[in-house]
Amino acid sequence: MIKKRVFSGIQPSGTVHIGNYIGALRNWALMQKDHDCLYCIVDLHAITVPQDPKDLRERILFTTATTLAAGIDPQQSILFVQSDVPEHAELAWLLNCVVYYGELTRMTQFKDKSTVRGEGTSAGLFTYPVLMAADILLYGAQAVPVGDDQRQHLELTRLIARRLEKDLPDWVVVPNAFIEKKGARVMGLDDPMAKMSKSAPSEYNYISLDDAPDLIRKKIRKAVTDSGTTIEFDEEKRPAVANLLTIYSSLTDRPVEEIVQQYAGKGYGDFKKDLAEVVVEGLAPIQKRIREFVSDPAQLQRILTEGAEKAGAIARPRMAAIKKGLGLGRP
Ligand code: AQP
Repeated sequence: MIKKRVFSGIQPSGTVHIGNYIGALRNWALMQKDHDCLYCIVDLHAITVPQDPKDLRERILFTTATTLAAGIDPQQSILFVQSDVPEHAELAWLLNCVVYYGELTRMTQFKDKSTVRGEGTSAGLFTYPVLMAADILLYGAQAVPVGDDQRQHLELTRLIARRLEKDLPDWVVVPNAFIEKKGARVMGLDDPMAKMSKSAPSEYNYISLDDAPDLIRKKIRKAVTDSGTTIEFDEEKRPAVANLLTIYSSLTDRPVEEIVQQYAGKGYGDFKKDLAEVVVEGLAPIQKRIREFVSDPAQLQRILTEGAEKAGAIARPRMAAIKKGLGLGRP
């Protein structure tokens, strides 16, 4: 049986938080058994906003360690760094010539992020979704496990794929987003109206996978709640409590309704105290594995070198084929 191909990426641009874990990494790990998976540390995406070079290099290794600790098995999946396979950037240029300017102006993530830097926003941030389309189409991936924030970018990838399909029917695979219903948009602990984000102004917005237990407890204690006092799941009227319930449910694999029942008649104090322990205990094995991987940088380098070789072996012939298909190069 031919396994479906999966591609997804994570930026080494900051901390990896429980939103990344619940919304994406956990599904990456679950999909490994039945799929042919490529998972990528997308450093070319990270430089769409300014990065300190030394810091970025360290983050690449730390994000690799975190990804492995979250359950990615390099024997089953290909784990690699994006810039190690130059075909990503090369294909992105070709796709830049396929996508329309107007289509990119409609990307809400660009609109949100460019408000911070205004005129000083990089052109790379504008074409970020095109690089993402290149990542996916380069490998002919059929499924892309992502959080809900990437839904629009995935739609654009599909649109680019369909546009190319007319001339290159044998090359193009139109990918599908794989977005879980629960946990696809974990919200900020200090602002339940916006997604949990590593670039949030306050560290009380997120819980990092490597936060110490006491810091996790403090962050959950300080998490905003709603004006009510009961533990109920209502995303519209009680978004903050709904978000905390989603985290609880995702990390324990228990249905939300069961957790709501457990806290009937109890207040936020009891609920938050237990949630903090759920997060601390849920992250403990991952934190232990992060420490183990970080302590062996040679092993991380080996995994990434092998990953780049395997990914390159798929990327190179596909790149040659699309160039030929588009009439590029010497006849
Ligand atoms: N809050 C979230 N809930 C669920 N999934 C999320 N993802 C990100 N935030 C949430 C998913 O995590 C994967 C990797 O994301 P990324 O490395 O591309 O980072 P990001 O989306 O840029 O993450 P941040 O934290 O939101 O960073 P900034 O602040 O730079 O924008 C993706 O599949 C993503 O959907």
